[in-house]
Amino acid sequence: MSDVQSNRSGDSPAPRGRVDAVVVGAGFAGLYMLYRLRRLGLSVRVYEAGGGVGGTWYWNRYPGARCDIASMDYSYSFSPELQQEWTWTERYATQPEILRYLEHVADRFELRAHIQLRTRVTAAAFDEATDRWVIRTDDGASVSAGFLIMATGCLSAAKVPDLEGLEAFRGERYHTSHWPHGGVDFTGKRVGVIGTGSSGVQVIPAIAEQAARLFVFQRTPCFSVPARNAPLEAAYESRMKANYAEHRQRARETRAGVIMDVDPRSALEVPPEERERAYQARWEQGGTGFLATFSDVMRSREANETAAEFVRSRIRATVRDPDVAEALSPRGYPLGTRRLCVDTGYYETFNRENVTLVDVKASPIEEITKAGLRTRSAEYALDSLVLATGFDAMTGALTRIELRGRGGEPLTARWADGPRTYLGVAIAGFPNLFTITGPGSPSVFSNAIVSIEQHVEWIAECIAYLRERGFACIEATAEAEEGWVAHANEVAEGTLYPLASSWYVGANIPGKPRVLMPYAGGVGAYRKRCEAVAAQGYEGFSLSRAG
Ligand code: N01
Repeated sequence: MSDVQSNRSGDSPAPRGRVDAVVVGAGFAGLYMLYRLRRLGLSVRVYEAGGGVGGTWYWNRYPGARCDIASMDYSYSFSPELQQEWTWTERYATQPEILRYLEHVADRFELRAHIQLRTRVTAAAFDEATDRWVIRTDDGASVSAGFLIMATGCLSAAKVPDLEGLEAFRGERYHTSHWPHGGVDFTGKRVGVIGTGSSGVQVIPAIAEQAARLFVFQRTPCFSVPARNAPLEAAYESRMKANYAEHRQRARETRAGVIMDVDPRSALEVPPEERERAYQARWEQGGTGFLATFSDVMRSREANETAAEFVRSRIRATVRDPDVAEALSPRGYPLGTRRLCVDTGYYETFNRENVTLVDVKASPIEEITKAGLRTRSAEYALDSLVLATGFDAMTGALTRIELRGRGGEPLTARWADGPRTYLGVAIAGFPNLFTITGPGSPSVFSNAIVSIEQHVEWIAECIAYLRERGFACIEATAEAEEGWVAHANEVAEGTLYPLASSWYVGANIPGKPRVLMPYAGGVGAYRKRCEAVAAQGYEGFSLSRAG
């Protein structure tokens, strides 16, 4: 039996099959998982909803989309050949370049034959009689797999806001995370953008350059620092490539999976003029390294306020209209507790004649009309509406699939009060299921590629261990899960993150339990913990042989 189809074949359902492992998703995580499992000799089928590989970088094609982690860090480290061969063109890679890289990876490692595109996994249930998962897809087919690995991404389930009249809008409507492949021409159009997070901050300057009029509907102002993107310097590339292995190793041991030059002093212990100079220097450097200006920016509310005020002073210095500058200035939450944005010309965009900032906190959106958008105080005629409204982060991609563990228990029921995992990689009651960068792991608090590689390698080694010793089943114990959740919550309480209503805590989704979902203990310490668990024969898991 062929365990593989590179595409869906017309309307005929895929044959019922049996594989060693199913991987859901063909982004950075799914591709590498596939590679590792094939190296172990497993039969693997990857299901991917998109029409190509790439995950996040396949879907988020909006103009201006680029990564805010340096290209030479935001890439795989598992293959020394790959990292030597590939050349990035810019400090921060654009979405098309990252997508080209992932397509190259799929070809170079001959992964495509195991990937079934345009196929969404709709449900999966653990069969206790066989210790296997039965996975169902939207083409009506089902497959049985020994292991089920969710490489579904942390930011892949789009959030479409529940706005009155949205469906009635007669113009064109887009969500940044599902951008049309052929691109969109906004020339001469009146465009509205709702949302000013990382996606909004990138798409707004790009649309402003094309559209006749742009209305930015902002509810919560963001903190954004300049990217200072530039072509990649050949000397920097050679230096990095000469020491790549060492550089990657150091990155793995850091808090966030990127090497940052953290000033060990408190922001409060240096004189104000020196502090200002330090923030200015980081501002000039660009990027998220701004958070590392002083060691306590993300730990002390008072220290954080000095960094926050510096950013507000930059907004005032950039935006000519003082009322607009004030409306763009974030207040009421610490800098960095909602994801810090990184931009190219964001604040400058509000000096353009064709751009209007609309404060929808002061005057909320009441309705999307056939012809545009109506707030409590005004009506805006629009040809196009862009939703940069984010994601049901961390859990959405998992809970939108009907996952059932032992006894048919739905994951949605187990997670009714918030996600509970052991190490962010396993769930009690859901044997032989792994979540790559799941809730409870450093995931979105880190360079995603570092965390993905760590999880993939840990999972592959775990599966090899089970197979070598004849175990058919591995399951996190309820006690281990309880202990990890308590530890993760305790670490969270020592940070500033709970002070903000962010997607990190699920606050952007009505009714979602408020829990800090990523693990805030840092990737270096987390990795050690995972390694220790494995070294103790998978402490906190119960392992069993076939019935
Ligand atoms: O989503 P977001 P995103 N009415 O949730 C607003 C990664 N990423 O797609 O906060 C009015 O951050 C919402 O307002 P509020 C990165 O990790 C990375 O921008 O709910 N407004 C907010 O302003 C990032 O953090 C990169 O008050 C509404 C915005 O929509 C994550 O993805 C690029 C609304 C949503 O912001 C998510 O970013 C892009 C409503 N009904 C994304 N509903 C890079 O690497 C929502 N909003 C650079």
